[in-house]
Amino acid sequence: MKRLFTLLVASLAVALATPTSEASARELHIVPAPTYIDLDSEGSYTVTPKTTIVVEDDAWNAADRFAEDMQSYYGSKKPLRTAKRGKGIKVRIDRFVPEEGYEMTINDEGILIIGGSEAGIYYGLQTLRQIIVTNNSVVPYGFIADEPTFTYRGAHLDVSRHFFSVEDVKRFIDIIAAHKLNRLHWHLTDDQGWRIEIKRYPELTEKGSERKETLIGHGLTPTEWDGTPYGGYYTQEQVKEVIAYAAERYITIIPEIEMPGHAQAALHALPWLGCEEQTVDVWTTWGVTPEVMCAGKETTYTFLENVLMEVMELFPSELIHIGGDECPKDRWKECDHCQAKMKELGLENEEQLQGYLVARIEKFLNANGRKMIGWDEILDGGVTPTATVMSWRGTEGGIYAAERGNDVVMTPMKLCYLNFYQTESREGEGLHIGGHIPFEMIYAWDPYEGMSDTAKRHIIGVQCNMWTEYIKNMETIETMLLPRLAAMSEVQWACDRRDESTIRERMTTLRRFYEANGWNYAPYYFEGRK
Ligand code: TNX
Repeated sequence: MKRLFTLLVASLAVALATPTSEASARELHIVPAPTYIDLDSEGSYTVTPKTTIVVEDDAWNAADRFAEDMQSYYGSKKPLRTAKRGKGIKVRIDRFVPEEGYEMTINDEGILIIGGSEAGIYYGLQTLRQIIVTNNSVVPYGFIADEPTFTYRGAHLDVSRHFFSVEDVKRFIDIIAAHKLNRLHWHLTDDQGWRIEIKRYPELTEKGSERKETLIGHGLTPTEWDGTPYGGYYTQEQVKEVIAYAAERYITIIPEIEMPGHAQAALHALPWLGCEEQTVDVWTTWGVTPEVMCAGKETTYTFLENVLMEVMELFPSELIHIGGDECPKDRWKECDHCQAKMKELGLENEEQLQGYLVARIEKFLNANGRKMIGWDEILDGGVTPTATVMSWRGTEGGIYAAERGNDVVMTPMKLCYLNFYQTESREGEGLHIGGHIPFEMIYAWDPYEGMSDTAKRHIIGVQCNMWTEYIKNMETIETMLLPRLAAMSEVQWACDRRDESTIRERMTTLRRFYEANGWNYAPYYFEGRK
């Protein structure tokens, strides 16, 4: 209902606006900031539902997406028409423009967007969408050039601790795409639920996708559970649908299958995955469990390869995430299989055994034309030179790996965990895991801090993470994401051109864009609370 209302208000605002509307500004407020904006002193082009999008090169998808976004903005009116010839908003591809970049010229001929690729056109159209929605459909004459800082601009979504429907994930994709992100790291498996159908092992979702109940209150001091079974999973058909939806928005989905830790849900479904084959429940508590996969038995490796095979058939992403984080070694220390394996391989300790498992899985992925990415614990057991490292425990691991020539995605917990509180007082925020990351802190972050030039070249990007132990629904995801995602997108897309002096004003405008889209956002930044 609220969404419908904002839509109505937005379309009313459009209906009332005239091309010369006083309310439209000559200054453009865009987030993330374009590289260059030069506006003429007068003249403007007004986009209406009758405006045609002229598609000169094969960029129909980008044009269709824009028409669709505009349809929801213009309400019940007919969407913008796409055509091969004519006047209006023209889109064209030119390889001289940077790959994901674009150049936009607005003059009395109309609007011309030249992208370095179809994705570049899409990003140009996203910029145009922000202008249309927040400036009464009036686009001032001038020129805009833009390109991203990082090639990997990610957001992570945990669907294990709480499950999010296909519709929710699509909405998440819509929001991150509008901020010009291009990677969704989909955290599909964990101790509290296995969420992706694997045909070879139906037990994973039949048994592993449901837990008996969920913890009430904070996980550090668990005393109470809700007594209500909780579950959910995606069929392979649904997974394909989400992958295609993301691809239409130039987002690659990187699937994560956690191993050898954070796997208690899998152990519940298939007890032979554990060292002792003891029965364990799908976990009902948050944190780090000692119940992990056995790294000594060959059956574990066969299982992992079979699962990854199906995952690779579904996901076209070159990078496949294998987790690798927070794997206690207590069970391995007492396991005959693990100890025998270590002896056979001449390994000195259990960390090295994890190193062996990770390297072996990497080889398997490489043999199938893919690349492995894992949390920075994969460094602990000795990492191969070809693995991509996701630095979360801080930036040190990432810097170390980048110095050695590994590709790195920076996602340090203290700056990138959007499941953390947004204000110091926590007032009105509800129950969350902890931490404190206000908008300003993200905005001020230099992901290259403390790095040599060699290391800098290996930082492929930056990612924010949405862990969902305490986040039960999409509305809360949105208020944790927005507006902090805007600060994150400036780091990811406009790292070199962030401007403290204009961000607050630009955010005040972006807030109207959020409202027009019916997206929930947190009020704190706008209230000056941090
Ligand atoms: C650490 S980040 C985890 C997750 C938790 C998160 C909570 C990482 C690789 N592991 O399992 O959900 O903290 O903020």
